[in-house]
Amino acid sequence: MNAPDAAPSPLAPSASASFDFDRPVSTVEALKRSISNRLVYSVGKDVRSACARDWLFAVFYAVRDRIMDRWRETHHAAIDQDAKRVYYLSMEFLPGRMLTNALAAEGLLEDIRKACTQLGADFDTLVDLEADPGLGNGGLGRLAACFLDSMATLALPGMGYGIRYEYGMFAQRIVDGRQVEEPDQWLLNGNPWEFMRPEYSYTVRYRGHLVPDGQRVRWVDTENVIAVAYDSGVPGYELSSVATLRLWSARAESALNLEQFNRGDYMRAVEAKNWSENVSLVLYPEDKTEQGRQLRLRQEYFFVSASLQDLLRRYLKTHGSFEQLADKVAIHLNDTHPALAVPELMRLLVDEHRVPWDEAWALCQRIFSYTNHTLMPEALEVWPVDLLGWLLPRHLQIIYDINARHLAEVHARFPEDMDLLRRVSLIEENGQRRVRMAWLCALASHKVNGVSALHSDIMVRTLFADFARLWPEKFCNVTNGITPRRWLGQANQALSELIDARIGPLWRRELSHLGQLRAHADDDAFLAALRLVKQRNKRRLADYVGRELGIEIDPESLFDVQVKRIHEYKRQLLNVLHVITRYHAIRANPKGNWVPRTVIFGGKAASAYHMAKLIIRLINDVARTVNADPCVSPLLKVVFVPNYRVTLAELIIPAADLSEQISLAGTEASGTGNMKFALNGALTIGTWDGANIEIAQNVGEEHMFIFGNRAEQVAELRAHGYVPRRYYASNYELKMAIDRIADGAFSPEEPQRYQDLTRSLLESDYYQLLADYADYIATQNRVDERYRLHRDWSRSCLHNIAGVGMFSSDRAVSNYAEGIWGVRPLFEGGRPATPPWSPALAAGI
Ligand code: 26V
Repeated sequence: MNAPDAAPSPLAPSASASFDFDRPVSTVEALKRSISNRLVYSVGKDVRSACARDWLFAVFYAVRDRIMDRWRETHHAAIDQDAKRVYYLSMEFLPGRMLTNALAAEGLLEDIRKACTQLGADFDTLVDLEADPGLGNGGLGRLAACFLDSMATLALPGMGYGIRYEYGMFAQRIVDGRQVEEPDQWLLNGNPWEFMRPEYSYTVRYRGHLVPDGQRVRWVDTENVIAVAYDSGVPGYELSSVATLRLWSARAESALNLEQFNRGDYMRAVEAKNWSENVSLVLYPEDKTEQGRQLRLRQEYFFVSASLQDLLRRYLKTHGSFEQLADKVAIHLNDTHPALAVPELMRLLVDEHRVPWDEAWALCQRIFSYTNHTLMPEALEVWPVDLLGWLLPRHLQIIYDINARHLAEVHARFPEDMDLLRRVSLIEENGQRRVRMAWLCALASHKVNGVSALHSDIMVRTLFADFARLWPEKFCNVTNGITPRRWLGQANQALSELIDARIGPLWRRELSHLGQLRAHADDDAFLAALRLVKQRNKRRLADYVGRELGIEIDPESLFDVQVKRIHEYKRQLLNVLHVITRYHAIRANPKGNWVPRTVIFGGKAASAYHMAKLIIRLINDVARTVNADPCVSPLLKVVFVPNYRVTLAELIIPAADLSEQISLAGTEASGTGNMKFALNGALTIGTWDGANIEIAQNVGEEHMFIFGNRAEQVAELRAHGYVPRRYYASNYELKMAIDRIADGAFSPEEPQRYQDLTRSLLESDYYQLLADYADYIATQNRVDERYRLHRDWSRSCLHNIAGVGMFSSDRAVSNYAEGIWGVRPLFEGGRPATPPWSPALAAGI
């Protein structure tokens, strides 16, 4: 009988009777054998009984087997070298599907396809069965996943820590034009990629009482939840190394409250168990500012406490004291969500390990670093002192102690400035007392970074102005990046092959190599090939839209795409105003020389975000009207693609001609979709905001369509009384567009439907859509003109691809590793020979 395929090597001999030992085994044969073995021994089926899910799991196990050796080597290298490690703490990870990604990393994509075919399974069907883990809201979670991919590829010793939500981001359906949310049951069929590690379980404590005990405090009578580790391997390109994503799942301390159970109160006994396990049940949508706050705070502490206990345990296995802690451990805070790591590390060191306070605090300030991802006031975390003191009394006490020392220090430096103390205090005192989590992170960290040049600049001039005056050396910029493996190699295989044929495959490790493509900017054959690739990707998307939505779209038309979370500051509504304007213009002149367009939207609205949901409904109402108009629809189509997520991004982005990045200047911290589109040869229509600016500087402004007010003008308008009605009254097309929305032209069955939207536009227009409308429309017309000139358009495509080399997450992660974390690769050759990254971060701004 065959043994389970535990340690597969492509050349491992099989115990099968029919095997010919003299013949070298091809990779395809070896894969077939491991898949068959895994089907029988791990899935418990055989070829005769296997359903598609069984095949998927068998393939998954065979693929997973092939990262295990490198995973162990990575782990052992870190221990043997006593390497400094970085722990990336993030409430959100959006890794996307794992299977093709792992296969590409292993270099087995083509062989597995053949192996599946020969076994009678269709690989593409299997790929489509895999769940897409939606453990995040958007950009921040996807960035964390790209960073893990880069850490693995660069062989940096590091680990991601997060929460294994049982329900991730909700699934979005559109019913009668409206968003309907459904639970995302991504674990329903099991997760073949993860390993449960019950031996790594930690008690996370809440509430209780404090008992002073000399220098420390004993925390007693707590309510406890158990955090259980689940590990997934993140394979780097060509298996440079394999990083670990460790996610925590909550378990009740005991299955049932036996006392209650014995009293016959069965329901209450079970309720307690549910309450504990609720902690990791569901991902919080990003607008939940008021409701359900308590559970969110429990979540934040839950994963932070488990992660810190885990990393201290690992450190203490090979170190006898805490002296070297800051030389061996870096902890990165992905936004303020893991801010409780600061008082928790202090508590663990001071209360549990009896480290003196000052030593513990000095360690913290060397260990922590923090990334700010938004300046929007409503998104900055503040926790009521009452809630924090009720749930985590010791942590509140520690925060007060940190604050007292901090304020004393500031007072000593600036004794005359009393208002400064109020401003930099960790406690906000207006009405309800609240803890400012961003202040806590900035105080405890040795580096604080923003995510694009503009954002970092605004950050130190506004939000952190006082802190930047106190410690200018702390603040720096690390512009975001994306992994070229997933966002070009995997999502756009046709373009990847075309690029490979010209400049070789090394761009996968060293994205700045794409710059070599500029040498082909006048090569007509190459430009034609680029067009052909785009055409294929557009057809692939058109097929999906036809199949799933029943809308026929023309792959020859210009694909104008805006996919991202629906939010007023991202200004999807400005895009809709353009669509309506164009609709009116075509109706007025149907015989005009129009460039046919398909305007594609996708994105989720937070379930309680009324305006965002109205915008989705308006897009669908406009789509219904426009698409049904026989005189317009050959020239203009509108599509809202439901349930936008990583998997759909991989389909949509490679098919885009035009990338809409139209946020109000100064509001989008970076954006990362903007980079993905440019990498796939879309031209950007965008404002001077976030990373758009740096993209323009690298690609060339002449290959993009930049419009609208800049951040200073936005601030100026806001300061001097912005009056949206002025724009409305003086622009006939704009007035028409808004009036038609307001009078129900797109919602005849309910003419008042968009009253809230139009009123908000005319009365406040906080995101200044009207101020940018005219320039946006004019710029959209320039887009048409350029698109008509096939060759010019293709040249600009090429310049976009060639110019985005610096937006690789490898460059971003190298910046962090060298300038912030102080970690080095475990293996030689884990990074490219000629570093493209800046040698050090800009020291202070
Ligand atoms: C934004 C808002 C807006 C107001 C309502 C409540 C709320 C809550 C959360 C957020 C965003 C949180 C942080 C975030 O996801 N920022 C995004 O991070 C990306 C990665 O750095 C960056 O590319 C995006 O520009 C930034 O919005």
